[in-house]
Amino acid sequence: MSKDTLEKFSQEKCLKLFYEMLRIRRFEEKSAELYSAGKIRGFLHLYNGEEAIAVGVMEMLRDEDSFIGTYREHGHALARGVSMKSIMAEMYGKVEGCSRGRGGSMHLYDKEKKFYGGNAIVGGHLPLAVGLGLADKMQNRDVVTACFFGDGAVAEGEFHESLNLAALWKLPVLFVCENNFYAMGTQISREESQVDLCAKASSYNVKSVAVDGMDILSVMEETQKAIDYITKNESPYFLEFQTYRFRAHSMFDAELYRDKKEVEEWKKKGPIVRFKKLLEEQKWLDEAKIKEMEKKIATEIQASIEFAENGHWEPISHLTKDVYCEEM
Ligand SMILES: Cc1ncc(C[n+]2csc(CCOP(=O)(O)OP(=O)(O)O)c2C)c(N)n1
Ligand SMILES: [Mg+2]
Repeated sequence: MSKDTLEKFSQEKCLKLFYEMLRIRRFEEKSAELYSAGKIRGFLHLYNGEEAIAVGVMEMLRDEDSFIGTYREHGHALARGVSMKSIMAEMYGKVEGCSRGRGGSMHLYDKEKKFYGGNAIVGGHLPLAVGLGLADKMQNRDVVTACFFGDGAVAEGEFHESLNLAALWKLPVLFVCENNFYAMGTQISREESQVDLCAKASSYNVKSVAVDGMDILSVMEETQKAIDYITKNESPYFLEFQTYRFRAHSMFDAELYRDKKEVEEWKKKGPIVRFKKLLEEQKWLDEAKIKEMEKKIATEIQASIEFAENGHWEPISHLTKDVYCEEM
C-alpha cells in the first residue's frame, strides 16, 4: 500500500472505500452481539479482517456483472449495495429479508444486484459460477461473473472441474480465492500438498495472480487488470487474495487451533488500520471525519435492527409454498 498508488484515486473515492470497510466491520460486530442475544439464529460467519476484498472487488465490478459467494458473504452483499435492512431482516428470519427469511445469514440473495447467493456447501457454487459464465457467453453478454470462495474450496473436486471447464470453454469467470489460510480449524499446510494456489489454477491454463488481500488499493488494481483480461481474452482469471480472519470461523469455535500471537500479528496488518494510517498521512482523513462516519453507520445499523424487529414471520400456511412435487 503506497502513497503513489493512493494518488491514482481521488480523496472522495478513498473515503468511500474506507467507509464501506468500516460499515461492514461495525455491522458484523453488531450481528455478533445480536447472535449472542438470541436474535439471530442458525449459523453466523464473520468476515472481520477480510473486508478489503469484498469492497475492492465490488468497486471494480460493473453493475451488469454477476457474483456468487460463500456463507461468509455479508460484506459482499453490503459492498454491492444490497440494503442493510434486508440483510438484517434475513438474519432475523423475517419475510422482509432479501431471501424472504428462508435463508438466513448464509444464504443472502439479491437478483436485482446480480448476487446469485451465499452458499453453505464448500466449493458447491463454483460450478454455478461456471454455469452463469456459460449462459453469458452463449447469449453474447459482455459481463463477468465473480465467484468468491475460501482456500478450503481448493481441496474440493468442484474447484478442479470448474477451473478446467472455465478454461476449456473460455468463460468470463473471475475466480476470487479468499485465502485466509484456514478452513475451519485446519491450517492450509495440513491439507494441501501444494500451498501455492496459483500453481493449481495455472495447471488448468487459468491466468493467476497472488495479491495482498489486506491492501485495498492492490485489490482494486489487480481486480481491474483481471476484468480487462477476461474481457479482452474471453478467458477466466484466478485471483488469490491472501488475508486473515480475525475472529473465529463461526460463532461456534473455541479457536484452539491457532496461536493468539498469530492473530495479533495479522491484526496489525488489518485492511482498516492500514488504510486509515495511509489516509491520515495523506491528510485525507482525521478523527473528526471518522467520528462522523461512525455516527452515520451506527444510525444505519440501528434502523436495520428496528426494521428486522418489526418484520414478520412467514405464516404457517406458506409451509408448502415453493415446494414442488410431481402428481402421483
Ligand atoms: C462440502 C462441505 N464440506 C464441509 C463443510 C463444513 N465446512 C463449513 S465451512 C468449512 C471451511 C471452509 O474453509 P474455507 O473454504 O477456507 O473458507 P473460510 O471459512 O475460511 O472463509 C467447512 C469445512 C461444508 N460446509 N461443505
Ligand atoms: Mg479459509
